[in-house]
Amino acid sequence: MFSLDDTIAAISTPIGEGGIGIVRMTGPDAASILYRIFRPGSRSDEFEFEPRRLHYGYIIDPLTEERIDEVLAVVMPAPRTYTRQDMVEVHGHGGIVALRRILTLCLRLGARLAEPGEFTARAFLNGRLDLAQAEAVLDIVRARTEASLRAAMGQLTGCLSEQVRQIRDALLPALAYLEASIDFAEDEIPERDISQDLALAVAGLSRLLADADRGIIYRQGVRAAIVGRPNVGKSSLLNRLLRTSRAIVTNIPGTTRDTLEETLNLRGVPVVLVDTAGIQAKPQDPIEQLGIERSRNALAQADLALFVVDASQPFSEADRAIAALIGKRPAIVALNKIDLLEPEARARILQTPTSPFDSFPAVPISALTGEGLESLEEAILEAVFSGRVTASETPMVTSPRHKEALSRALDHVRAAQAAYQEGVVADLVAIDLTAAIHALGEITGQTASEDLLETIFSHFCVGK
Ligand SMILES: Nc1nc2c(ncn2[C@@H]2O[C@H](COP(=O)(O)OP(=O)(O)O)[C@@H](O)[C@H]2O)c(=O)[nH]1
Ligand SMILES: [Mg+2]
Repeated sequence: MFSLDDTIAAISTPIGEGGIGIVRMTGPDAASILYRIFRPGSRSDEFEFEPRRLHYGYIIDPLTEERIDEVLAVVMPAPRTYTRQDMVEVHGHGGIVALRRILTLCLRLGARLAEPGEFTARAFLNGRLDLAQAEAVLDIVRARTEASLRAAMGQLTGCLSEQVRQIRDALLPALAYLEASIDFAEDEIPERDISQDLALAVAGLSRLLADADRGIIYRQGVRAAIVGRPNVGKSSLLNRLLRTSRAIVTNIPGTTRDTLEETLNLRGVPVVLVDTAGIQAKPQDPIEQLGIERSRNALAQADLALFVVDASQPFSEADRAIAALIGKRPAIVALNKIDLLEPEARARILQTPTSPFDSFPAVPISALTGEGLESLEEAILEAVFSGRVTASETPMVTSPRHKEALSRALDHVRAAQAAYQEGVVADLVAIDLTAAIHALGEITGQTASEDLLETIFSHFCVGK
């Protein structure tokens, strides 16, 4: 899979125009390759790279002495580096041609183009990061809200790994005892009650899992499809929630033809809002028909439906058809345009927002004036966390992979617990404990298979 003894290079900044761009190299030849293509800016004969210090100069093609770019370059000697190997960075001007030429020079002089995530994979394989920490690196790059960033940073600094290690540490002595009692006669080893160890592990695993769904939401976000009849104010609501005029709003029914996505930061939860074309039984033209098809797809892929109805009009057959389309998925009815109601009717609906569809909670709003928007946001959060009030603490578990491994570990420890209490032979209890310890090792990487590692790192970008 990943080799460690060659030198890899990549452009580590996004492709495009930027103030600066960085080419990174790591491996045994990283420094010597840099020495051959770098010329110091100041004309001094006894120039030498100082470790971890930026030097000003030029990257040149050693064959032609042509100056490729004006740069700052740094050599970081092993082992105190990201990959635990020699590491080199060349900070050039952020232009695609200059960066490519610097990279090409490195490759010509013996480096190999890095695979996606290969720098971080080396950091993992050389013990600089465990697997959960390596995954957190990607989560930091991808974080869309401060809450997602905080959760990822917690994981990078090892909070999750530490908890997992503590649980493992409770299980290892229990397993050692069981194995000893298989191999030795009863009077040869001191008696030990492992139920305490097992109970500790169950408590620790349950605690981590309790908050996992919330953590996964912070990391992945949720998709909310805004659906409803034409002209009820779906696009206006999107704009209101985003506090921009992202979608076109007109009083002509059927204005929105295509679905449109924007991410809203709802108190730390990334909510991808999907504005859709109004759904009606008899589309005016084929384009609208296609738009409606997309609306149905958006609804099918959404975690939550924001069902907009016009509260100033009687509910129609079309509204009911949309409710049927939403079916059993989580939904909130936005009773829009309450600014158009008579003061009395408005007061009534604000006092007791009766939902036209029993299964969905309703929130009276006006996308025009902004009234009721906070209650709607509140309702969205409540639906996202399915009623569980959001604790302020940052969750530890944010990845479905970790949640799955933890639940597997919990199942095995519970099985071991039951077997142990029933006095089942030690061999069988040990099998479950071994499986639990193995599952925990998949999180930190001690027992992760090559396939798993390859899958995880392939999601990284090149240069990370
Ligand atoms: N009075 C009032 N008009 C609204 C409100 N929300 C939307 N509208 C108007 O209704 C029309 C249709 O709005 P639009 O957002 O395009 O509806 P969509 O077809 O569901 O996306 C526009 O003229 C909006 O200005 C509201 O809360 N109150
Ligand atoms: Mg629209």
